[in-house]
Amino acid sequence: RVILTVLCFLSYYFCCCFPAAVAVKSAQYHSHSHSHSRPHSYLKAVNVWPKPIKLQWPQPKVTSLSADFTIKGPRNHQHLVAAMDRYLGVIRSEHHMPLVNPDVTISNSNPLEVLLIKVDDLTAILQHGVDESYNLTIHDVTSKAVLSAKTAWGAMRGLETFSQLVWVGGGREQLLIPVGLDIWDSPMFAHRGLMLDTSRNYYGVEDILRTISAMSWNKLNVFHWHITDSHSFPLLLPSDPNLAVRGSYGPFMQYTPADVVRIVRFGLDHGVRVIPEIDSPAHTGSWAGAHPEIVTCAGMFWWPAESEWANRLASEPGSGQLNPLHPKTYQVMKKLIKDLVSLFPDPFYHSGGDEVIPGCWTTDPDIQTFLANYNSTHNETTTNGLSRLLEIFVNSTLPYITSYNKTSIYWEDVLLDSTIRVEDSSVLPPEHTILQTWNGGPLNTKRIVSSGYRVIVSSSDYYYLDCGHGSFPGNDSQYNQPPGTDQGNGGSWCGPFKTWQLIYNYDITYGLTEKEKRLVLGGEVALWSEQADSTVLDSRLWPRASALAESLWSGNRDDSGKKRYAEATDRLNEWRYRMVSRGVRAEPIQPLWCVRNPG
Ligand code: CP6
Repeated sequence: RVILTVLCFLSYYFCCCFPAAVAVKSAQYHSHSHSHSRPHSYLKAVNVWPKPIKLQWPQPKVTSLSADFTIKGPRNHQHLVAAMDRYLGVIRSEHHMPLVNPDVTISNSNPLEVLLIKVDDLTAILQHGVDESYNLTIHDVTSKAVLSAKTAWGAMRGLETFSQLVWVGGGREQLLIPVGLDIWDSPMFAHRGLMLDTSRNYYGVEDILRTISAMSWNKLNVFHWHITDSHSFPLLLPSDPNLAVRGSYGPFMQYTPADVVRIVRFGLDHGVRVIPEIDSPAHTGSWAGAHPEIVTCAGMFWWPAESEWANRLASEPGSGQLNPLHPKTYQVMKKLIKDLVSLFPDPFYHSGGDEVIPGCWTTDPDIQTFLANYNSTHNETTTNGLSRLLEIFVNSTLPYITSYNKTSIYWEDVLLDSTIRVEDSSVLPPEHTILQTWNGGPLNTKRIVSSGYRVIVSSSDYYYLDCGHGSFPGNDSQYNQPPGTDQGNGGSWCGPFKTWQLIYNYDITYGLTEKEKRLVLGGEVALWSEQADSTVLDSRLWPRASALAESLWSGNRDDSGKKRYAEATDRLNEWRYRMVSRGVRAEPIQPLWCVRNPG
């Protein structure tokens, strides 16, 4: 009993506060300032998340923000103007009070009057690889801060950094900001994303907008919108409204074209690209209301046999797959893609392509005939025929996408799924497509880039935010109930819970050559929504998506090459607190007690 009590106490202590204790020392040692002996709280005054690449602040001096502080910059870029006006509002109204009050001296310099923004090229459009670098200087000689950037999008990143440097102190009424500070900043990875599934459960437009705001605070720049799936088709398409009318959860759970325009525009105002995904050919059961003739196995309850219960691939309502042999499949796809590209301006388009289930296609008589013919003429296994079917689908739909000058992203399955793909079948898809990896960790990334494809990393072992909240309990026989007695969550087993530290520490280019590393565009955290909706959205996403944001922006290592997650704990705690004060209900990573007892 005594031993247990001691263990309990130790585990509570270490679980919550050990990383914080380490952080005090490592933060001092590895900070970019010249001194190694500054007090812990000094660093809190420059708590910017994600941490800038380079920050110099040799003296812990701060000044106040003038009562009529303003932001000046180009007024001929509508999205930059929106950002400048928004940040002025945030800076004036936020009144963020840090958990640990910074121990700094207020300099005698003038209050800061102006943030002046200079942009080299206002014509650069928001797209993959756009220059997001910026340089921020706040010097007390001029009472002017200067933010210079190559593009409007870089200026937005700098505005965010500036807003995080402001806090309320002194007489509790005064806004303070560091002076004598220089920041040079730019991202390590161009693609820093968050995927949200709005099919399994519906999210209101406001949820999506709030998520995009929080993404921009974290310098995440891609909202990957997994709009449709087997469970519901919530997107109202002008040329095929029946898909949503018959496939959504109801008239109030649809995204209208006007909603999409609003979301895309909101994204531009925040420097966040919106990439739509209409998953196909699998995960299309919800299309069957409008087009029953092109969807195989729709409406069939897709529970595997009891003996295969532990090995099931995807248990969900009649998963449904588009029939690659049906001509109408391509009429529907062609119209759909046309609508999508006119609604979403981003040059990337996500085509899905994940989790094709052989047994769903083989319920169709035409496909059975095709496979029988294929087998008799090719002297190969059925898998080759299935592989051929997937190729037919991709090769028939990809040209619609590329004809609009769009780059297509597919889930890695189109290359790597061993139940569908075989080694000796012709290479699929073309090398100009981008593959998004989700099964397992570094090994699949390696497979993809060594085949010459560009990759986006969403490893389910690290980046799946839905995992571990009562998902299917895997092989635990206690829970292996036959169909009809227990419907689980309608999703897949994917525990355990992914902590922010696990996400932060993952090296997405692990084991790659220099040449292969250049094919890694970045990563995305993913929230599948079998067990999520607006009631838990913020706490599932934040602050764990912040961990991804920093590791893709400036990395997860300090200047000496050591992992810096322990140092990051205190900063993330502060950052999470600021996100909460900005209106996002991010979950706590520590008890408040740790803030008062850092070591
Ligand atoms: N839905 C779709 C899903 C998943 C995928 N695609 C998924 C698979 C395994 C886990 C979690 C989610 N629910 N359309 C895989 C890309 Cl563990």
